[in-house]
Amino acid sequence: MAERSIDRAALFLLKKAAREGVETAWDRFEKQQPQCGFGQLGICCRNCNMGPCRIDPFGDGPQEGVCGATADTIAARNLLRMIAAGAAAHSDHGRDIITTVYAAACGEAQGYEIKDEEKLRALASEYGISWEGRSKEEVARELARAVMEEFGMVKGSVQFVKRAPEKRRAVWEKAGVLPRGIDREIVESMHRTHMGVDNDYVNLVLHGVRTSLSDGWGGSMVATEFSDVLFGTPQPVRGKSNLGVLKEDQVNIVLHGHEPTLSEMIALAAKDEELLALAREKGATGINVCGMCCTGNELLMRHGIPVAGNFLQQELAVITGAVEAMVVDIQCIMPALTKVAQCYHTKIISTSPKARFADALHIQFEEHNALEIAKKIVRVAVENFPNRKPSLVQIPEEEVEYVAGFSVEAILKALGGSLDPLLDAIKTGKIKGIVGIVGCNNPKHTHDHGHLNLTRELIKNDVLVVETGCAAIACAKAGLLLPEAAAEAGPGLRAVCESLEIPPVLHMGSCVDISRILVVAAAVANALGVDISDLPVAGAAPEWMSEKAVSIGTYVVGSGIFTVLGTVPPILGSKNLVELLTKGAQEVLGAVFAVEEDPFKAAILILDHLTAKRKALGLD
Ligand code: SF4
Ligand code: MSK
Repeated sequence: MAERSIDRAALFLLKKAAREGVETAWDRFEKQQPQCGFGQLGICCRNCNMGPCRIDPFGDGPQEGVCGATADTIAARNLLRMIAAGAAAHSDHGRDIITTVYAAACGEAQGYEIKDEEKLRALASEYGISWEGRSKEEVARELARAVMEEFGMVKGSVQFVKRAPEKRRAVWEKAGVLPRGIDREIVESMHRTHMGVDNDYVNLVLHGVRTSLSDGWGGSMVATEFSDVLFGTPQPVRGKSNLGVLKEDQVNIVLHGHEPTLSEMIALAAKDEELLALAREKGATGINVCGMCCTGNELLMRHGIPVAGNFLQQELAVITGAVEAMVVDIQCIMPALTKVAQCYHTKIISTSPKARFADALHIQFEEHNALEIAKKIVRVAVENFPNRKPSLVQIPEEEVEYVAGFSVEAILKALGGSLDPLLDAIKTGKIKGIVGIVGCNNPKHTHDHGHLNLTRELIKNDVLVVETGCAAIACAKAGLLLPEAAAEAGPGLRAVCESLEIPPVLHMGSCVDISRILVVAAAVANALGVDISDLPVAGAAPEWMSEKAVSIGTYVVGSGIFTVLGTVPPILGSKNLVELLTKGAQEVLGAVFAVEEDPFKAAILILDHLTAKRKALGLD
């Protein structure tokens, strides 16, 4: 059991699950062993009905599919499809946010308003939209329409690529990967990977870079920026993390998924006096709303709402026996949840027309009466409180404080309004570099082991770490998101953190908020007059599992940032593809991928990279 997680709350509940005969992702992972070798190597193809085909990795059997596709073509096509799916997930999230902004500006989205007018102004001016003599709603409508058009193919390239340094844009233009419309790149990925279209692995990968850039500098950035417009730009806020945030005497509602549109309304509805009175009537002392995965990140960044855990803890939350409702929208929601919930009293409530689950209660979310729907969902949870089986309730003690909310604006504020203190710290070597650690959990690795050990090794070596997604939640649970954690940092980073009163690990938000990291990298590069690829920065995804992570890794490398993956991507069946991604990309993009499963060795790779970049900039 110990090798499944390093989180004591997780281990406590895994034992409970075993006692109660409840299967989790770890059990199902074991049952899947050995996993398909062709799949792991990326050399099986079922893109047409002459197949499925597979390439013999040992060279004795077939080296081509029925159509003649080689291992290079098949592995590159599969990779491109992963990127396209990840980019589609993020970008469709962005589309939903911009649709809500438009509806709110038209007065057709109950409970929503333009919360951050300053950001709306900044974005309007970026898009060349005049504010003169117009209401914020009029401006928001025009801006939202302009952004909606970027999902198609109206313009030359997506607007936010202009935020990248000129040198980076020149790299993209030369490589032919400047992202055009967001949807266009995704559709073209599907076209190219259809049987008998693009068979050149280099050409396929280049389009993968272009598609991923339409995510990082397009769909994801739209999701981030316009979530800020609608719900407010995050500022540092304190909260609590891990499964100990569930309350034995309260109605517990866990919000899981990705979009903040519904969760913001549920957080509001849980404060409704009538529903609080109903909760008391049912024997509870209150209504406790917690987050999970990236919905959790969105809520904690803006409101300090407790976060119950990261990806591999979703089933464990139900296994506490103390969750009245788990409300889900889109992405990273295990289909197994409804089966686990049947062992307890928990209601799994699906809300998105795009994501239905067998045996879940479906209460569809509509933005025009969002608050009413949110209240309906909270009522279902409250009414479920008496159905709890007290003998099955066991909530772990672990509950750790965090400070989150480090948007770009919040970082600038902490720095006193200018990047100079950060640049000085980098130049003097107090901070050796900045590393973004992001991504999921994966039962292939001990839960949270990669995130925590890589983070600790880096801060110990004076590297400022910025995080999002499940990586950030892992560090929240370990207390690394507190200013006091500076005690674990090297002397230079520690001094900087103490003088600015910031943690050595900055929580920058949900998965789409990796776009905030791109904005910081671009701002630092612009301030130094160099390309992002010249900076002492790196990226890492120690426990990634999702296709979104593949898109993220690709746009991070595409943006010129060396990136270390902690789980092996399914490409090893094509030596040429591996060579291209780990070596050849350097010449074209100024950055490459590395794969290292051991977080301590990954730290060494990253530190060596930072040292080399510092040297090249004359900073050593
Ligand atoms: Fe086989 Fe080619 Fe069809 Fe893929 S596209 S299934 S390799 S015949
Ligand atoms: S939620 S994509 S498991 S980070 Fe964004 Fe976590 Fe990965 Fe989902």
